[in-house]
Amino acid sequence: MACGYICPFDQKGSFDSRFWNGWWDQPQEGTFTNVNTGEALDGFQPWYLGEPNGKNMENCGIVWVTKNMWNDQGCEFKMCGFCELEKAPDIVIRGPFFQ
Ligand SMILES: [Ca+2]
Ligand SMILES: [Ca+2]
Repeated sequence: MACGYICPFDQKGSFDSRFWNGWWDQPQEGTFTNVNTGEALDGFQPWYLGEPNGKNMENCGIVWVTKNMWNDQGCEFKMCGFCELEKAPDIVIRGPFFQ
């Protein structure tokens, strides 16, 4: 598992509406590959109209939840990501619960 950032929920249980989607074109501009496996992206690619448009300035793909589409964005931004686990971990939830 490689998840370096835990989504910060606010007191209403909301979170940022953008997630890293696990694809990038940093190794070769214009060719999106899986950041873990190097597998090339082919088939279904729900890019938002005009995206990806960042050329060398935007090399990481995100899911733009409010638009239900993808965008390329600068990799330096901190945001939530999806985690793929080989085995379900034992989870202990601590802290306050907001309603
Ligand atoms: Ca790029
Ligand atoms: Ca973009």
